[in-house]
Amino acid sequence: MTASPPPPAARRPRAPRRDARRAAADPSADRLTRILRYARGHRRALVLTHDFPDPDALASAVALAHLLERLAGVPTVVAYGGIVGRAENRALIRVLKLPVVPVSRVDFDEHDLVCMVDTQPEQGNHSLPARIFPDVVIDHHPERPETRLVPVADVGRPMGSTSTLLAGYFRAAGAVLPPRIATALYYGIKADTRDLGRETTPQDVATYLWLFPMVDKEALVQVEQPRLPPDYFHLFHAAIERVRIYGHGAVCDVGEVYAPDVVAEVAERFLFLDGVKWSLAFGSYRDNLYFSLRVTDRRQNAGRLIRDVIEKKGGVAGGHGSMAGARVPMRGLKPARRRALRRELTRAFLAAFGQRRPRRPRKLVSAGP
Ligand SMILES: [Mn+2]
Repeated sequence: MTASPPPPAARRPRAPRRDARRAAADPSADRLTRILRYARGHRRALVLTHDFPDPDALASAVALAHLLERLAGVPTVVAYGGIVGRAENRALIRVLKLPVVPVSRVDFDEHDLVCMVDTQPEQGNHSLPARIFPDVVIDHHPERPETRLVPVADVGRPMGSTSTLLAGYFRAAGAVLPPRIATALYYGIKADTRDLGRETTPQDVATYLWLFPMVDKEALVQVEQPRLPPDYFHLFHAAIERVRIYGHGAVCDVGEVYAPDVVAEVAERFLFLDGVKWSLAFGSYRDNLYFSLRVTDRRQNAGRLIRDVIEKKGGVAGGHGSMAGARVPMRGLKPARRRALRRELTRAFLAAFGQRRPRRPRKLVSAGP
């Protein structure tokens, strides 16, 4: 089934030669064939997302499970580590009835086919036990060396989202795309590319337009405008009081958070502040400290920057041009050491942004600690 995309805003004539060349260069059909050929004959598959999954990870995982079940005949379970905290992401699962379970409910030994989406074995932000190596990895982030050992991988193609890759499989195979999966993939692209405004490729845009007619618009509204728990407002209240402005940088120690993914939401929010060019937020959840970094100029390479700072402190980090995240374990550290770690890391980030001797920061509001 192929729905035609809405007419483009600018009425430019089509360029059939270029389209044909692009179609010929699109490896989606070949990648899907290899995945299905490998999968056939397996008993039970597991598709794992990264921990604290975002819409792109959830949508990709559910889409891959659908393809494995329908086209390879392999019953498939989708699982994620951590929790789903962000209200939009919880709504995505609830409204579209996405069949996903926490990884704590999974017995890995029951699965003879293990797939990973929106992350890679070496990334360190997932809950795959070290003794298990995945059979299939699909991810739009830059390829990590270990991923070359994965039997079937679709990694490193320059896309703004993993959902773009998965939608490409449906399109290439002419497979029926159920509205709830189309809606999830559409939202996956939208969320990962910030409405096509960040690290977006022509394939992301084309896929977004291809999916649009199939999207359940009512469900989408419920996902994008979810009800928010009081905790959300408490947290933002604290964040607004606690954020400190250092020149063009915003740094917010949010304290204890009710879900790690709200740290990213805080970092993104303060990037909207006039004059801010980079925004760092961090908060603790259980025995870990979670970091999120956003920059307006992707040439600064948030991913490399956060790795440089965090890996020295024994943490794991990932990300790319304009956005990155990290986790530093704090298990066994005394409260004083935890406070010192927060200060040291703040200083390390300021130094990485060229502020070796930071001046006194500004507060955003006068109240607060
Ligand atoms: Mn992604």
